[in-house]
Amino acid sequence: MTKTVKTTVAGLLILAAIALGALYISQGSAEASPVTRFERDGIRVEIRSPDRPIAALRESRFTITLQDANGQPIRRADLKMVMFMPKMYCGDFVAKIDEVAPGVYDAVGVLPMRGNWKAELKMKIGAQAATVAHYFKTV
Ligand SMILES: [Cu+2]
Repeated sequence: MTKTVKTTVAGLLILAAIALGALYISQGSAEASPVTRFERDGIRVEIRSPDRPIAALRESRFTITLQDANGQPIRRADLKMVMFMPKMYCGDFVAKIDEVAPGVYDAVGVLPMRGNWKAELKMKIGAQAATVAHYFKTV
């Protein structure tokens, strides 16, 4: 092989390793957990599932807590949470969100099927935007 070809092959192998690593991380985090925590740029997010079990075809109430870097509640955040089943096409379900205490938001929805679900919380706080994934199971 010429030096250029060797360099190209090495570069491709590194890219493949990075891609596989990213895949591994995204699968590793896709496990149902009662609480998801996320922090970035002075915004702390916690998404908490309802007390288990989460029943399909019943109202499910998730709790979202938003705080700034000093632990102060973030009020009147622009939040949208969509719930869907990864790898299925049974639909997107938008939670109804209400701020029930300063910085504490209820996200309520009805899920139609038993199985593995993903909630995607999109938030806009001032000039910042973030999306946080929360995984859960219905029974
Ligand atoms: Cu489904």
